[in-house]
Amino acid sequence: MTGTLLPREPDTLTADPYNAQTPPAALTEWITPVDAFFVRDHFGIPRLEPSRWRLSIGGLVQEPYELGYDELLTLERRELDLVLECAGNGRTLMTPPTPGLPWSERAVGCARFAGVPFPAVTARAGVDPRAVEFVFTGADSGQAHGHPVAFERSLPLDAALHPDTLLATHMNGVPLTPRHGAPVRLVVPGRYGVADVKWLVGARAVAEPFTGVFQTDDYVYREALGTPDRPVATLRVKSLITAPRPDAAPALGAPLTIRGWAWSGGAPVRLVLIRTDAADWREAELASPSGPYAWTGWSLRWTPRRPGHHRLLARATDAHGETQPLTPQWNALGYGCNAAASVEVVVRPPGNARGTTAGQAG
Ligand SMILES: Nc1nc2c(c(=O)[nH]1)N[C@H]1C(S)=C(S)[C@@H](COP(=O)(O)O)O[C@H]1N2
Ligand SMILES: [Mo]
Repeated sequence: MTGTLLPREPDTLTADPYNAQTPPAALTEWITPVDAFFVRDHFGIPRLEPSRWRLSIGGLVQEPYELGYDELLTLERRELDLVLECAGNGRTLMTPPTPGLPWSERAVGCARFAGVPFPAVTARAGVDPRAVEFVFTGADSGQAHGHPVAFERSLPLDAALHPDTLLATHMNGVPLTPRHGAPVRLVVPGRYGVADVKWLVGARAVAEPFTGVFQTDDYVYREALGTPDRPVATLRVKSLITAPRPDAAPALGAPLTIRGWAWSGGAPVRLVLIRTDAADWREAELASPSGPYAWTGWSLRWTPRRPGHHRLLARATDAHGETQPLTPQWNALGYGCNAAASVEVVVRPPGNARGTTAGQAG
């Protein structure tokens, strides 16, 4: 969108640790600007000088070693656009309410990350065949569930060693900012953001699945009593409506474009259906995403034919046939909410230039 003045700051949820959502205006862009991109921090932001940064590769590897920033920059690089979404995104839509940060639906963005494939770094160390996971360690630490811990998350070997799992140094063409993990963070396509360890300083191969607090206490789907917790992993198919805005008052009979994004960590988005009135689902036009892990733009022309309240719904389906539920699927910790996107608008009748209220709605 040309001429749009983008906000420079995300909308703060908590100041310390810093947590903030992407502002609505920034979500109209294909690539979410760095300055407006949502931030999810569990602890304080560590300040790491690139010149003194070291990544230690250890655990079950043949030759543990340490790597510096300049050396990292000499290795093979890749660039990819990917959707980064917090697993807690949308939890305020769940009833009954769940613990956790009150994200609405804007703990998400799509950025262009550049960096070194993680397997390019492990090749030199040689992964022991007994290894089943890599544990990634951030430089931040604090109290969690009553214990002093560093921020640590693991990935199964196949995901860790995927060529698109990056040690990212750049976001949208500029070096990572402190908020987003400078100087080096992990990015893992198709998974919830908790996998993308910021301020990365360690990677160790382990023989047993990791049981750290951010692996087994938090970031798990806790559903019916008696069913085991399941770790959040793949991004569930989801959509976002970016236009019209919820406060919009479109005019009766005047065509407008409903638009937004859709994404899925499991497979490409194949279908987005839009509902403008009860039982009237129509297929949106899909744009080609800028890569396999980027979001898919969609749009639909709509001419309001009835004044008053409308609840617009968007429902995406991916190539595996996974589709958004119409209502949020509750789980105890409020993760993975992917209900159909919804926006309320009030269509104003002819001659009402300033919009209408519920009382006047036909
Ligand atoms: N070291 C570290 N990495 C972290 C976190 C953190 O608190 N510490 N938060 C994670 C979570 S839950 C999310 S959703 C993403 C958010 O990335 P962003 O702040 O760049 O948007 O970072 C992940 N990586
Ligand atoms: Mo998150």
